[in-house]
Amino acid sequence: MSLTRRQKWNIQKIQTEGIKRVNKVADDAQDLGHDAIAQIGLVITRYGQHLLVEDKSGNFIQCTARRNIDLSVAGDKVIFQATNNDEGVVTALLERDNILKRSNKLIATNINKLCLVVAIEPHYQFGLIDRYLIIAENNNLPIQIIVNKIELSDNINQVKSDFFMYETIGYQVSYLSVKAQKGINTLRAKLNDKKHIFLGQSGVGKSSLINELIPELNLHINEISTKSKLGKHTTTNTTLYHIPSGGDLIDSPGVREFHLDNLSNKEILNGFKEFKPFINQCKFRNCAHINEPVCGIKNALKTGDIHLKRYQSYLNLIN
Ligand SMILES: Nc1nc2c(ncn2[C@@H]2O[C@H](COP(=O)(O)OP(=O)(O)OP(=O)(O)O)[C@@H](O)[C@H]2O)c(=O)[nH]1
Ligand SMILES: [Mg+2]
Ligand SMILES: [Zn+2]
Repeated sequence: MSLTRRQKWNIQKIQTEGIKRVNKVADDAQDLGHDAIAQIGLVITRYGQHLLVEDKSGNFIQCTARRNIDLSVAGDKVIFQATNNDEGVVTALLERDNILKRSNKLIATNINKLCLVVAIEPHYQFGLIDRYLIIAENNNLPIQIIVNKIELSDNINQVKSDFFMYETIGYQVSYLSVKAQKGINTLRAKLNDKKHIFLGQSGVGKSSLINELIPELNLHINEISTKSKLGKHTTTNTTLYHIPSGGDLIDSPGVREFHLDNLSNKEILNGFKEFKPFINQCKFRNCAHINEPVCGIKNALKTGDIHLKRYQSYLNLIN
């Protein structure tokens, strides 16, 4: 099975990059010695100035990167040359299909879908969910919502009606419990053969869920604080893992909160995807959708086509 996965990975590389370009990049990379062969690798994680790179046979090589190349992160495809057994130097970065940035920081690359994990404890917040959706829309990446720890809720109908709002906008929502073993298999089937990154607050159970999906992994997890119900920032590196049956999962450290300071109001508006059909009904081209007369957004609010919670969130987030 492992061989098949490697072969698949190899074939995909050849198809996506084209042998010619890869050879060219390899030729351009400075010579590291006559027997240092340039190879394609996948960045598994970055820690400080170091990168853990996986070669096409599934070996892990600790690499440093040439100073003249851009920062690489989990999901990147690179050219590296082995200097000795388990060490190497990354000499080039291959073209990316896409990138994920949060607060101007590069998180991961070459992703198919984002998975926003929220939970009953620490309790989900609409403002935070909307910020993640804005990040996804502005990075042009699809996103799905995973509600974990549902066994802790004493009012699951309320939870479902809270998230129904996101479903009507067009986001897929999964309800599950790692602890009670509910909804895991349904989610696993949806993740097959793609590269997903798990995002969300510290303590919601991202690593627990990845452990559940890849049982041999045994990632470090931590209790949440009994007093504040907040997570303890257990995961510190964004790291890629292979699902044995196909597909990759990237675990990322939870952030307590983040702001959208680097985004313009136009980009924030772009993050509310259900607002889009109504924008051209505004009288003024530069309408901020706050107090202006004849505003498509405010009108959609009255007719119920835009949810009040989302509109309030928009008002809270714009500068
Ligand atoms: N009650 C309950 N607890 C859960 C569930 N899933 C995970 N947990 C617990 O939640 C706590 C935090 O889990 P982690 O997997 O470390 O959370 P994380 O999102 O990876 O957190 P960071 O790495 O800090 O970002 C652990 O004590 C888990 O055992 C669940 O379904 N129900
Ligand atoms: Mg974690
Ligand atoms: Zn308007």
